[in-house]
Amino acid sequence: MASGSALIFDEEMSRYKLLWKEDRESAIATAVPERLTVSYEALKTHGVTQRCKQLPVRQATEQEILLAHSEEYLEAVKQTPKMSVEELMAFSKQYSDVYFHQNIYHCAKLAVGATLQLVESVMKREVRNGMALVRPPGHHSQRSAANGFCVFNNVAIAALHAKKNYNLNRVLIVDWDIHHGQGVQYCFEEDPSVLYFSWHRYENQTFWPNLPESDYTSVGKGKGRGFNINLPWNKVGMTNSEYLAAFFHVLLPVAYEFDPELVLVSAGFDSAIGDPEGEMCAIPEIFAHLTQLLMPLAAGKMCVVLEGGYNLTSLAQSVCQTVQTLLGDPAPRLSGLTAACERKVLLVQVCAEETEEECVNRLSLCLREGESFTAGFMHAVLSLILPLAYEFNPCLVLGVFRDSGAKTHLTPVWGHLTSLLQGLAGGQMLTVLQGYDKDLLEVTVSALSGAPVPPLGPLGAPKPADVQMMEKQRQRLQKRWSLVQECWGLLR
Ligand code: X5A
Ligand code: ZN
Repeated sequence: MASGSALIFDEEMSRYKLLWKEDRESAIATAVPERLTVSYEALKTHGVTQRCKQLPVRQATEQEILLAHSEEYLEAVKQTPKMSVEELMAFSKQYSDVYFHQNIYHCAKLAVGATLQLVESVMKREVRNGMALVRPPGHHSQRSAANGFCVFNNVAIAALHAKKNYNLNRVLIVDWDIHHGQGVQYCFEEDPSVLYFSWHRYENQTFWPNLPESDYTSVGKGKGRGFNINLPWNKVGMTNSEYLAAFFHVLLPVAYEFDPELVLVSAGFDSAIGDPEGEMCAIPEIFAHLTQLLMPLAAGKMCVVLEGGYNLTSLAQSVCQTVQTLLGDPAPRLSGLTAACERKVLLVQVCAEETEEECVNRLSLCLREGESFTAGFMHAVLSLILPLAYEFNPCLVLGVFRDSGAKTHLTPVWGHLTSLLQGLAGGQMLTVLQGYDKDLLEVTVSALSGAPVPPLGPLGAPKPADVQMMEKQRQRLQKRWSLVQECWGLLR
């Protein structure tokens, strides 16, 4: 089984910068070389680099770049190394919010190449997962245009490359950068094999790139309808709670139903506190949790690729949190997730019996057995159990598997629940299994030790009766627990 995490970085990608004074308020001056070096230094300081498998970068080939870009555009960018500063300035001006430099073409080829190296080592099972620290970023660049500091679309090319070379049918791209990766959206709008999720600062289209197609109404086109998910934040100041709610109530249910074979993350850290672009309030530790929540998907095959992030302190901390979690370190406890409950014990019981408790601190879910049991179970986990558990913020998680006739049925989902619950209590979890079952024991032990759990397969819809029952529970609980509320209430 694949183990270990890759880290891909080359200082060369820090060797380009803005060569002129910008008068407009385009903020391109924030895209500094130090973004990369500071992130890498922080990883070194925390002893993270030596725990990773460090892989060399390579240049992407023209053929690889052409997977997502036009020949005309590639030819145009190819000319930039020979240009004078005036020519570079004029060349940059035909695009929005981007600057060129004599060395950026070289760096852009390395950024794509680094991303592809990462995907290849994950797909060949040389490592379980990994992160590529690259510059320039990619998610704004389009078939024939540079845009928003981006030259080539690193992550889009990686998804196309993975589809082509490893015959993948389902790739999930999670874009947690605070800008909309419109370039990625355009690339896969009609493609049902790539599910794209992006949240972004929107403020009713007044925030860059000011596009109507960044709104939640863009859900994909033709065959790709339903495979594009935008979550536009109409206010700044979003916190850990909103980010988690977006994962629990929007991204994860769909991601589980999609059952990706590979997860790519457009990891911009301008969504963290202190960033001048995002102006959001989620702390760097949130990225440990976002990473943790995605790791059970695709049997752990996860490639994290740097996009934005302009507050050097919060960027470096966020990068550390992410890589440490990829390595299997427990995610730090998050406090202040607006808990309103003063009781000490939360008992979560998922059973197959017909009982209904009206006690506030006890959540009893009675799922109907049968075909869509797994879907119902995951629905319960994502919409109720995890939100409650995160808000409760326990210092120990006790998982009890009560003996029941449905062991074989329950084993895979139990593995996922065990994995996901490790985001709580700094990873401190005790599990009690009633009655011996080899498969159950194996899954539990491997989930507890941080090994990837086998995918559940594409999920169908849970039974309407189960959904109804859970909706009733959710409504009963939401007066006291804000994370079980749907995120749309928080958006306003
Ligand atoms: C990759 C990234 C931001 C562009 C902002 C332009 N780009 N105002 O974060
Ligand atoms: Zn960004």
